[in-house]
Amino acid sequence: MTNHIGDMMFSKYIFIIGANPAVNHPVSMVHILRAKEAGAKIVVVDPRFTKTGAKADEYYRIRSGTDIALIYGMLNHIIKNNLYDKKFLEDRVYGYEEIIKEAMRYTIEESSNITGIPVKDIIHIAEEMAAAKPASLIWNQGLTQHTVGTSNTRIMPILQMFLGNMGKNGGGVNILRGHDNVQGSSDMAANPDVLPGYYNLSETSWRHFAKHWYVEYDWLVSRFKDKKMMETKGYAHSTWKFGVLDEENIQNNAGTKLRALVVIGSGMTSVSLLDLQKKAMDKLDLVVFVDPYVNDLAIYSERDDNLFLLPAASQMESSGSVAATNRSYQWRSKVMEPLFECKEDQEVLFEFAKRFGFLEEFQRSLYENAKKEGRSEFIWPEDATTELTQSIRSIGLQGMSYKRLKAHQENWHMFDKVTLEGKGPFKGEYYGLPWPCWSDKHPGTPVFYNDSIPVMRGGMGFRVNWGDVSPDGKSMFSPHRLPNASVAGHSPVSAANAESLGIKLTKEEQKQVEGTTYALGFGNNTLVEKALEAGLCPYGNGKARAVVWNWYDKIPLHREPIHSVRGDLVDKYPQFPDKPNHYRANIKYRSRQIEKDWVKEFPINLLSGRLVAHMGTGTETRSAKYLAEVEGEMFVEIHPDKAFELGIKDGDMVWVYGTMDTRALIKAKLSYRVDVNSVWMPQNFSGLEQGKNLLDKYPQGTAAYVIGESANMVSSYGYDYNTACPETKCGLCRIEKA
Ligand SMILES: Nc1nc2c(c(=O)[nH]1)N[C@H]1C(S)=C(S)[C@@H](COP(=O)(O)OP(=O)(O)OC[C@H]3O[C@@H](n4cnc5c(=O)[nH]c(N)nc54)[C@H](O)[C@@H]3O)O[C@H]1N2
Ligand SMILES: Nc1nc2c(c(=O)[nH]1)N[C@H]1C(S)=C(S)[C@@H](COP(=O)(O)OP(=O)(O)OC[C@H]3O[C@@H](n4cnc5c(=O)[nH]c(N)nc54)[C@H](O)[C@@H]3O)O[C@H]1N2
Ligand SMILES: [Mo]
Repeated sequence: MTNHIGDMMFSKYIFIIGANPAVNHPVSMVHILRAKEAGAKIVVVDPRFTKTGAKADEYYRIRSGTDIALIYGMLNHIIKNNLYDKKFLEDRVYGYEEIIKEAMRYTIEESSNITGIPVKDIIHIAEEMAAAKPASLIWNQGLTQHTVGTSNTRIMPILQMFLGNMGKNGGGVNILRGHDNVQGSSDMAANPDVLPGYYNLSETSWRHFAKHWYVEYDWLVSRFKDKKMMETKGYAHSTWKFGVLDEENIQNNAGTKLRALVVIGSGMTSVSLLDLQKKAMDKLDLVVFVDPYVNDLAIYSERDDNLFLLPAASQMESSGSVAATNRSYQWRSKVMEPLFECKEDQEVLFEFAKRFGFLEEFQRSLYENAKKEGRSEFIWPEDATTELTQSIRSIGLQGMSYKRLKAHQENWHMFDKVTLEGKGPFKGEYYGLPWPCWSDKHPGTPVFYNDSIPVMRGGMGFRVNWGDVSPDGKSMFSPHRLPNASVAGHSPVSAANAESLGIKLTKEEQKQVEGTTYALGFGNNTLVEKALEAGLCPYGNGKARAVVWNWYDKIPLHREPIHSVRGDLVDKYPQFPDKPNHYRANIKYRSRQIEKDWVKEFPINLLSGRLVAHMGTGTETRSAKYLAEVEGEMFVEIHPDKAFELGIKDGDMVWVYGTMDTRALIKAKLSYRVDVNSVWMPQNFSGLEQGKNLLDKYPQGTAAYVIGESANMVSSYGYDYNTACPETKCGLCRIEKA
């Protein structure tokens, strides 16, 4: 999220595309509605008429998986009518000319043909959004769960840059994140392709963390098969099953078949191709679930040995720092001690480390951080917080500390809800120190890329992350000088370039920082503090890049979903080529798309999303009596005309057939929320497997109050080309009365 939720109050126009905050982010929705009361126009683009759509000023139905084509259509009109911010592009964006070229290929008629949104509506949205100063853009999973998910997340900031809406209050691209700490878990490297703080997997990064963890780099190497595997992306949440089921994938995992699975904090039935996941689980030597509830996937297992359910403490029984959707960190206090024999997650990991024989190394940094405060025993999670804030300098967490975070949490009333600014002792700070927070004097950064305020007030340009010069020889630096800065655009700060950037270091300071960069410091923050004194943002002041020269799609391109309802468009807008070794699995794209005429056999577009009463797989909420009562049954929304055509009445049980030879038994709910060619189902149920009731699989006394088929038993094959996020926001199915 570039801005924050309170900041919506400054928006004149809020464009919500692929998110349903009325259901999934009710607190954010309050801010959006307040902005509406203050005069902002709310516009929703969604394949389904959602509760958010119902609250909006304007709602437009889009065919799922076609958002890129919509934006190019809008840009076509915006560019032709000169409604864009030329100066912003010239100064701050590399490669925007390529976007203009691509947009010229999308006449509004073509955009309308692909998306299903009428021509006059595309023109209307484009004109009104371009006229609103500023406009905010919100998205969430409606954009990411596609093969082109990453391209979706690139075209939206590109649109905002054409409109000059980046780096401004009330503007930006605002992604409403999922679980309460999903931002924190990605900052902490829940992803298999990075180290904490998005450091890459290179030797330099590993050496950086070896220092902060107080272990030898060679010892870290010895934990892997070899150095090459240490620097190779791991399996993703979505791809591990192929490392069990598919001989041909095993070569990507150093020739080793996966043998064990430890699940800690995922419901797992949330991943597409549930049937394959079940089969993979049952082929492993060992399966362990660490969860306060009986994990949903465990119920699907047919194994009778070596499956363990370890009781985890819940969030009420643990404490620590969590990151909110806007990059603010918050301290969370323990409400009660863990009940019965359950353990906090870190205790479970410590027990594992003990048995694996590396507990001492695992905990060493905790003891070292305790020592710095004159203690001989570490305190959890305070000393772990010190480890992560001191090591994660790439995105600027080093200005945070458990003391600062606790002080903010204990003084909520001292912060403004719209601007996040503190009062009294917190004057000048922003609530939760949204990163980057570069030093213990830095206030945090509430709005990204605002280069009109000094860096010590949260100002910054775009990050210089891909070199100083593009492959075609253009400077990647911004011509803008931040207020009080010693220079205009510049590279990331390092000991080597400090002097040339006007950063003054004494001889002693030079010795302290020798060989380091802003991201690789250890033991002191001198280089960064001196850069701040010179008015410079440590990670450089550069241009955004609209052209990602090292990616397959250098600019975002519309590609028809693998399983598209518009079979007539799949050759004009074909999928990516198949991708070998994608998070260690060989993933199909185009070959799957043309394997057969999918839409003939499976004529209906399959959408999925969420219910307000349930969370994720629903493991927790379906075990809560009153929530189970509010939403007690899995259902599939079908348009009445389609239902009539299929001979289905409201409340009938139907079979939904997926494209992977699976089916699900679900109650039909007739609804005009979906269009005639689409059905929608919530992702919040599990416990019924292709018609088979699994209630007797729960250990005695642990069953959820309500169970139902999982949407992922029938969701289609398909993965984002960069992240391997499953394509669960479109796909095909066939429906028959049961
Ligand atoms: N009550 C509740 N709240 C939750 C959750 C929950 O399970 N229950 N889950 C949390 C989590 S983990 C997350 S990630 C968030 C998710 O929050 P959202 O992303 O808001 O959730 P969804 O309902 O999955 O999808 C949003 C919308 O995207 C639309 N959509 C589908 N395909 C497309 C498309 O191709 N284009 C466009 N423009 N729209 C499309 C869907 O119709 C849906 O209305 O919610 C969080 N909040
Ligand atoms: N078809 C379809 N599939 C989807 C989506 C969709 O829109 N459509 N959305 C996707 C998205 S965005 C997401 S985020 C996923 C959500 O999928 P998951 O993250 O898999 O869903 P949750 O049910 O939230 O899973 C959390 C699990 O952690 C457990 N848990 C809770 N607290 C703790 C704790 O403190 N410690 C431990 N160890 N465990 C704990 C819970 O009991 C639960 O079993 O679903 C994805 N799948
Ligand atoms: Mo999510």
